[in-house]
Amino acid sequence: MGQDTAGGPLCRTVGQTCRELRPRLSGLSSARLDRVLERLSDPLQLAVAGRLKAGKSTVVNALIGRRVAATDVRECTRLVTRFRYGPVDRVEVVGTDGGRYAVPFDGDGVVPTELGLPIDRIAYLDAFCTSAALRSVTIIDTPGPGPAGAARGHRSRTALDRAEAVLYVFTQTARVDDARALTGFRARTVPGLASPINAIGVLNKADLLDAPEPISAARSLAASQARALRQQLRTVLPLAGLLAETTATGCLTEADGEVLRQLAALAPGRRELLLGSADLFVRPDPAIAVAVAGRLRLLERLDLFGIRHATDLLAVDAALTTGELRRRLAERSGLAPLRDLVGDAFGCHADGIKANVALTALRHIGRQAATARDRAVIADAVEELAQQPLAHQLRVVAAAALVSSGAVRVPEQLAVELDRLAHGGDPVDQLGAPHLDRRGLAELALRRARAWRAFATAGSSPAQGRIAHVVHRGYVLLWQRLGDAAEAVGTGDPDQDPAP
Ligand SMILES: Nc1nc2c(ncn2[C@@H]2O[C@H](COP(=O)(O)OP(=O)(O)OP(=O)(O)O)[C@@H](O)[C@H]2O)c(=O)[nH]1
Ligand SMILES: [Mg+2]
Repeated sequence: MGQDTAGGPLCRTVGQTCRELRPRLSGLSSARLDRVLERLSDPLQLAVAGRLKAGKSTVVNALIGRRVAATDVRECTRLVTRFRYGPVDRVEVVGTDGGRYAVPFDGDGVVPTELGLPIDRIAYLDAFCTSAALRSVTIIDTPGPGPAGAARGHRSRTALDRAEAVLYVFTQTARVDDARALTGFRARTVPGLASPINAIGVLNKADLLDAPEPISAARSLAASQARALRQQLRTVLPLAGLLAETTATGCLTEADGEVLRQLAALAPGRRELLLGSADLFVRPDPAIAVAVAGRLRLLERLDLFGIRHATDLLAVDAALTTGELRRRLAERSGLAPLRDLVGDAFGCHADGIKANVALTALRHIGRQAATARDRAVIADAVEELAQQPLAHQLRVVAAAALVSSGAVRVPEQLAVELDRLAHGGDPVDQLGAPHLDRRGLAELALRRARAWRAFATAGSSPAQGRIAHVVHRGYVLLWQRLGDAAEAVGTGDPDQDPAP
């Protein structure tokens, strides 16, 4: 069990409560608590979820930067696979009986087909990879809910239960069951939060949209999905996942570059004909001296959109290197903004997200406890935790998520300030005032508390008002934390005095 909790101050506060509680509980409740503690010390667990064949595993590979998740029809795509950082690449098969054993990745570095047990006796796979991307986040690839029904659905649900954040993969349109799946996920992880701090969406297969400029069309479609699902998702980003995977994992080789150059050198009319459909593209034709095997590989790696884009680039500049081509295709795929968002939304905010999820798990353990004593002890501890100033910080984090997702609008300057208050590491960062001494910081906290109180009362909407009250209280607590300096500055009750 992880006795020490890594992570930021919020995780440490919740961890401390768990450790104090543990010796006072019965065996079953304390074993459940151990799991909460263990998770607090692990990197954030991000589940990639969505419908069957939406491109979940493709997105997983693009984010990890290696083709480790299978994207074909092999059986392991029906299993939940947790990709975690580890010093040695290996896959651990976890049986439904709780047993574990290791198998190597297959020759291509992908999770193997041969797992040594029938699939219905495997609970999930733990895949350890040396990829740096996995140091700060564990990525859980989930199978889409499919016709095989109950067992698979159950496993997928277990994976989502374990997850602390979700990246939901859509294609084209979000359907009612997508929205329902997301609502269910949020209800299990952080039901008390009014804002989606732990969920983002990806509109994948952007390249397949039927529009003259599919990527631009995907951008506006993603924006409208983000508006429609703003209660469930921080935002939705468009992605050409296959292009992202191929370019991020080094799968576009010099040989592929050579085939693309040959295609770019064809007469424009002939090239256009070839790109008319996947069938036409790989059809043997004595007039086209580009090997079919090479074309097939390109189709698998880039699909028609990527091939068209690459050959257009080469037709303009035949001297483009394969490396430069890879870079331009990567840029087109939309992966960079997604990576930034995963790093930022789930990296910087991981402390708040993990602490919120752990607190939810703690409440759940309390409600499910077999003995009345356990239930009471846990309820008291949760209550006590909620009274702590740091617990209010969880609400500030949630308020910041509501504002940054655009669900509630506040003037730009206030939004920047709120983000700083939510995610700054200490009072100096939170107040953005490295030049001030402790007394100056206390003064500033008090001034900002009053300013937000004024904003709360002066004509803001009810949603803005709720945010402003949370922020006001956040500043008051910060002012109190600044201790003695606050005493010297405090010339009145900031709760009562809205004057700036
Ligand atoms: N053209 C195109 N194809 C894609 C894209 N993303 C994924 N694919 C293809 O879609 C197919 C399914 O992708 P996967 O990543 O296996 O999808 P999945 O959601 O993991 O599928 P299951 O796990 O079986 O539910 C594969 O052939 C991918 O190459 C994309 O952005 N564009
Ligand atoms: Mg998959």
